Amino acid sequence: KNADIGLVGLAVMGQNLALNIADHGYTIAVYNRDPKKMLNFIEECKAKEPSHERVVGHADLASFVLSIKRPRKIVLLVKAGSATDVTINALLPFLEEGDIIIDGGNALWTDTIRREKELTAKGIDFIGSGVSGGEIGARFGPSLMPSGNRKAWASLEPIWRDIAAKVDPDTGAPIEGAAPGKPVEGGFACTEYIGPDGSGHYVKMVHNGIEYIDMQLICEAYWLMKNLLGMAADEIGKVFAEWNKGELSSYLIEITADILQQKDPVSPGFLVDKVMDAAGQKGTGQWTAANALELGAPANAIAAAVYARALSSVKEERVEASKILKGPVSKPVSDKDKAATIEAIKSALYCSKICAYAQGFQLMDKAQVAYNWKLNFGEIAQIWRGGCIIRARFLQKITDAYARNSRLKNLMLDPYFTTELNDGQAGWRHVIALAVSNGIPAQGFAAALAYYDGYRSAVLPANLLQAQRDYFGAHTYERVDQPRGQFFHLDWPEKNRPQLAIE
Ligand code: NBP
Repeated sequence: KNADIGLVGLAVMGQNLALNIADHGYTIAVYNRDPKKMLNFIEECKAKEPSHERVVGHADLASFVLSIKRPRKIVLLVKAGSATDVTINALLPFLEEGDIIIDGGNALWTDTIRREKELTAKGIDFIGSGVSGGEIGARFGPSLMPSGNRKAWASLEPIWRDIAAKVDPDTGAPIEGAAPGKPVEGGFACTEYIGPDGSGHYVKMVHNGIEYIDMQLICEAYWLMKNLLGMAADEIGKVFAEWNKGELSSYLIEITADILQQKDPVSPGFLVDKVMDAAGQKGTGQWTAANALELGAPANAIAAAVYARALSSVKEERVEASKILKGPVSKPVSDKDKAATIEAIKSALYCSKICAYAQGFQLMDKAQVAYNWKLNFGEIAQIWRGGCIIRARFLQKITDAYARNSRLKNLMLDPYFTTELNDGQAGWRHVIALAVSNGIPAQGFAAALAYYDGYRSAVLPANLLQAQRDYFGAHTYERVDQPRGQFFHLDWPEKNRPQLAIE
């Protein structure tokens, strides 16, 4: 019994997280359903990993579980969904009261709530922990979003803090330098206890929803530079590299600059031009959009990103439609307007990004009321500053905004973001107008602008909508000249009868 922790699931995430844990001086027992993968992993570790002696493979579950110090901490990194239930059920006969299961997969948060209830009834503590950052994050420092049993969290916390990404506590700048066997010491660890039951996986889900729109907005910026300005991939890549030095600086912008400048290893030209334009998705963006609909949160830009992937995926239909459905005659931007147009695209990207994050945080605000959580948005922004896919200089601005006002209703109302939106909106509107008049889809930019314009409108045409609802369904309406909460109905379309107040 000498392992500090155990891990089940040795695919890309499990292998890398196990090595990260071992690098921090912990002995880790590992198990995989298919033992060949475990044996291969252990062989590879021996060949090239400085911490390999602390990674101990087990081919059977009993010896795996028995090798872990009590209370046992067992991390699951298996395929989300039924595989997680199968794995938990396989472990249960060997576990003892007070042992802790930590699900690091991308579980649906309602599954996490169910699993916590079921396991608590059996005396097993459960933590659902969002893990973000892909394989590199898992290896050298992910952003970790744990929730569930508080006592269990206290037991897991030292390991989670050790393995999490580290950033400068004040600036949010990543502390680089982690290497196999040489983890980063010091700095702010990108993990905090999120709250009860499924809240950690919920926050991870919203993180992924934001990631969807963040990526979509970058794709639209690229597409407009290509189609409005006729720029080649590498030239656009250089623009992104330049943008990465300023307020847009982020992991996604950085990798975009690299991707666009990557030559195709197979034939002349750039790789991006050879990649099929049909996007895949694993479901977390769709979960976010569906939950926003369920809660009535106006996350239209996040939804637009999910729809954009869906539209891209019907490639064959689009090819057929492109021969039939006409667009406008395109009016490419002249060379003299090129620099100004690139600047306007940058504004569109930044303003849309502000709206996307505002939607994500607004959604989490609705969720904490609906599901009885108490989320700390300042801390959530802090732990997204490093390790995760959406890490960005921008996250420090969000951290600062919640430090100024922890009860901020909407990110757009923070003075920094208000100023950025006020300053950037002319370019943003210009770019959307150019996209529309040239027939170039820019649904992310447009959805974000519609959200911005809707949110800043003191009056909307929902007056007519309420009247329509009352007309056909007697759904009643409030009046602008009466206090909120009083409902009226008119007997449409007959003679103008006096209005009746209905409680
Ligand atoms: P996968 O999501 O591809 O899962 C592979 C692992 O699940 C293997 O260990 C496999 O065992 C095991 N597994 C499967 Br598949 N079906 C099983 C079953 N019925 N019973 C027991 N084990 C089963 O691996 P991954 O990409 O490393 O992701 C692991 C988790 O982390 C997932 O929940 C994922 O959503 C999440 N995540 C992934 C990323 C990422 O960037 N990839 C990022 C953040 C979170 P086998 O080897 O025997 O088939």
